[in-house]
Amino acid sequence: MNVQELKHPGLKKWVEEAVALMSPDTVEVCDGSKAEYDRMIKITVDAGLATPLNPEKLPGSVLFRSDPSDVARVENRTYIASQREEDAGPTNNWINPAELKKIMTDLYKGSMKGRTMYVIPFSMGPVGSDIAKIGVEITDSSYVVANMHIMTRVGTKVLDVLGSNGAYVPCFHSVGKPLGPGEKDAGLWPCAPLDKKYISHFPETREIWSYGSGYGGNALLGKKCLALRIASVLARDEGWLAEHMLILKITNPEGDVKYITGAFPSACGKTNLAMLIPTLPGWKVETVGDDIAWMKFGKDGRLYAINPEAGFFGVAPGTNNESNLNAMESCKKNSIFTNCGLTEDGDVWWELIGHGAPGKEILDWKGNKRPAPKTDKSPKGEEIAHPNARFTAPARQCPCIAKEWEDPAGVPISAFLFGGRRPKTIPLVNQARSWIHGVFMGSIVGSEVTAAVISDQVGQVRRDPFAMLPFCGYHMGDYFKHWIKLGQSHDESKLPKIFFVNWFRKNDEGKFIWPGYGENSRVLAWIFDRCSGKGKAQETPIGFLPTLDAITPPQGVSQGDMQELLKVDIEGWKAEIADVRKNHYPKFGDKLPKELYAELDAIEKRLNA
Ligand code: O2Y
Ligand code: MN
Repeated sequence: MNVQELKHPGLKKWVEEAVALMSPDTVEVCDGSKAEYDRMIKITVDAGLATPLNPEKLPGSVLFRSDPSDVARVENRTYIASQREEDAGPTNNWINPAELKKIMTDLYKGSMKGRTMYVIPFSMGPVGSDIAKIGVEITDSSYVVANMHIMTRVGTKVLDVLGSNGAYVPCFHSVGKPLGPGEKDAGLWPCAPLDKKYISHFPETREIWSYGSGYGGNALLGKKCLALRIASVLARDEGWLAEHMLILKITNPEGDVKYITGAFPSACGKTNLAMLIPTLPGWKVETVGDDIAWMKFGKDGRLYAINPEAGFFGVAPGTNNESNLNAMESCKKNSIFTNCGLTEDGDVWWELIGHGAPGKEILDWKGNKRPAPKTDKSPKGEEIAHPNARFTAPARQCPCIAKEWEDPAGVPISAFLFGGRRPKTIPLVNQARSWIHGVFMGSIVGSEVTAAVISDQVGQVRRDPFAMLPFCGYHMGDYFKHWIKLGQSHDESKLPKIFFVNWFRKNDEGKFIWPGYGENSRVLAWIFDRCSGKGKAQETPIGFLPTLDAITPPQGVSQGDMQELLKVDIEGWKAEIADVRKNHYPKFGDKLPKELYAELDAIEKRLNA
């Protein structure tokens, strides 16, 4: 379709203005067809940006290598440009919106010369669902178009729902690398230098402007930019929740079903939990989503969640048949790999894939020839795959995708989980005493920094409230208030119960006490039972903990270990509370709701009783 055929006058005008500003050679409106996807892949292969993989191993799949300066989300170049700085809050980068638009307009001038401008109409959520939202991304990257085909619902069907006056979130994206006459990418991933990259959000006007990066969350604007940063603002204004949460379906041996969402900071195994294979006989876990949940109240007073995405943008290193068989199966075909190793037989390879690489040599993520590794480990800094290497895979290919994953009405949520990587103090599982206590738990989520993230902070706890710190499009103090208000304005008995889980407790020798992965089903089963008014628990100063006989320990976990996992570490908790009071809550100034200080005081009082 060409721009003249667009039936939405506002959209047509916006695209025409973008064309005038960015000066592409040609413009295409994406139809979302398989032929279009195949053409995008061919364009990237012809430009030397993608390598087709062995069709006998990974049919319909390709590998990309990005520029070494463009390998992950760039938080220090991500902006919330609200009119008032205090509305962005202390945890977001802020620039005055007019100033930022001036800087970026100058960058966008002629930025698409020599390239095609693609106009991608996309739906976050099943097309036409009451909970879904429409976005339109303008981009000059065929890599982005192909990824958006997998991660969202793209094309003419979205324009049909939009009609001639529907609402959409306009999203600009340019890699920031115009081409001169006759110039080609010639195998070089196009992007701009770091100090020219901008990932900008304008919350009042619901706009996204991204420049200079072609990678992941910086460029696939439906994901973190729309579905979290802009949607969190919409959710606050419209009375719903846009959360950084997985959604799973769990069925007990009697065939009863519940749906649970969970928020975890990165590197806590969120995708693994969403696709868990239970070790507990008779239980079944299926996936609705692995990263984002949009939740609205139904007429019955319950919260209903949809997964706004249509694919997984999963971290490859560490994913293997043991840690996540379902993810491995999901990316066996029709997938896009970015920054993985390439074996001699045309397969992808990454650290902790579960085996060495065949043959004599392998190409690393920078395209350098290296000796084929005999094991699946590499020294830090010498990895074959980049630590943030990714697979983009259609969710429908996941063997454990729940049949209702695309239900436009969403699924009713029984429990929220919060968690982090906490080697000490935080028990295996702890149920909040009330909604406000649960909000308190969410507000203090923290995770131990692992070597993969920031090496000079290894071992320290980094607080990441609700796992939303990089993704909340407004002041986090107001975000806490929004959660509290939802609880106060709805029947608490119908709201999800709230739990804090910790799969990462270590003993004094630094060894994990709990095996995690499929064994986490034992904890999910207790949570399931608690949501049915069953499941044995004891009231403690920090919440409801399972009694010692409530969770059958997995093999290798002794009764002593279970005691350690389920005890209240009074001194540890006093230190936790003191840290929250001294270092965490003051960050939010007078926007920190008084109800959360009251919870802090109440827990402290119970710990001292
Ligand atoms: O580095 C990126 O661009 C990807 S970040 C990401 C991707 C999938 C799911 N979650 C995340 C995240 O950072 O939370
Ligand atoms: Mn995420």
